[in-house]
Amino acid sequence: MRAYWKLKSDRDGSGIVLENMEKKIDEAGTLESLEKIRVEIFGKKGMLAAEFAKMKDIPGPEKKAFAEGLNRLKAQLLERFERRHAQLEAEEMQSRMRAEAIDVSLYAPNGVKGALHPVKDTMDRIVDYFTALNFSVESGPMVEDDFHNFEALNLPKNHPARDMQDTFYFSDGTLLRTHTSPVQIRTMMKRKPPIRIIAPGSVFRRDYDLTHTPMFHQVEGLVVDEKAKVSFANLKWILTDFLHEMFGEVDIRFRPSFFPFTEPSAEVDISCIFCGGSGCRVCSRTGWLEVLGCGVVDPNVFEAVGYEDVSGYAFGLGVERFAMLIHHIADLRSLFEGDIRLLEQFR
Ligand code: 2NM
Repeated sequence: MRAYWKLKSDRDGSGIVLENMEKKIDEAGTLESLEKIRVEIFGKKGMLAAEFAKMKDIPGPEKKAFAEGLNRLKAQLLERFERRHAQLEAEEMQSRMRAEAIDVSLYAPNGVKGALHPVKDTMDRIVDYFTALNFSVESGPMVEDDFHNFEALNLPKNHPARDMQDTFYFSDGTLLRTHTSPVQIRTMMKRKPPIRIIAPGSVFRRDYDLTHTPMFHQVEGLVVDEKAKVSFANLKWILTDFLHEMFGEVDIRFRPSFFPFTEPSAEVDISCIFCGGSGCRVCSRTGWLEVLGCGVVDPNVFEAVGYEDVSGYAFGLGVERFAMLIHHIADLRSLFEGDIRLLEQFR
C-alpha cells in the first residue's frame, strides 16, 4: 500500500519530502533537534497533517487506499521516531553519568570530625559509671512547683534557697528547678522501694560569676531500700569507687556538712589534682577540692512521699565542675560561649 501512496504523492511532489523525513529522524543529533523534527512531521501544521488534508481531493474509489497508505506511513515514521528518541535519551544519560561521575576511591585527607561538648562527655562518663552498677536513669520537668523542688525536700518556708534572689520564679508561682532532686521526689511518689536511680539534667540558679552560671548540670543519685540494707558505709564505698574511677589515684575525705534533705550529711573532697595536695591557687592552698555532697535521706523526705520503714542515701554533683577538673578548664564561662576553638580541643 505504501507503494501506492508514494505513487500518488510523487505525483504532487511531496513524496520526496516525506521520504526525506526518515533520513532526517535518523540524523537528528540531539533530543532538542529531534523535537523540532517531531513538530515538523507530526505537529498540527506538520507534513502529515498537510497530506491528510489532501484526502478531500482524492476521488471516492481511491480514498480508502490513500488513507490506509498514509496511516501506514505515519505508523512507520512514528516507530522510526520513537527508536531514535530512545537512542538519544540513552546517549544523553550516558554522557551525563560520565560528567557527574564521582571517584569514591579518592583519598580524602584532613577529614574533620565533630566532638562531644566536654560537659556532655563528662555527663556520659558519670552516667555510665552508675548504670553499670544497675542504677536507672530518670528525668523530670525543668519547670517545677514549690512542693517538688522545696517542700518535699524538707526545705522550710523561710529557707534562703527559696529566696527570689536565688531562684527563678514565674508569676504563677512555678519555678525553674534549682536541683534535680524533684526528679527523685516524683520517682518515689510513683514507685515503691527499692529505688536505685540517678537524675542527670539542667538546673537553674540566679548566679553569675567566675564559678557560677545561671544554668548548669547536675547528676544526683538516690538509693532506697529496707532499713537493714542501706547504710552510710554503702554510700561511702560507692562514692569512693566512683571518684577513683573519675579522677584516678586521689586521696578522698568525707567532711561533715549540712543539707536540709539529708542527716547526717557530708561533703566529699579529693586531693588536689593540680598540685597533688601540697597547695596551689586552684585548691586555695588547702590541698583539697570539693567535688560532691551526700548524706542519709532525712525521714521528713520519706514522710512527704509516703514511704515507711525504709532507709536511703543520696548524693549530688555539678557536672561543669567535674568537666573543669578533668579537662583543666580555668573559666567556667568558656563552657557556655559556644566557641568552636574550645570544642576543637576535645576531638
Ligand atoms: C545533694 C547532696 C545530698 C539529694 C537528696 C535527695 C532526695 F530526694 F532523696 F532527698 N536527692 N538529692 C542530695 C543529698 C543531693 O546534692 C549536693
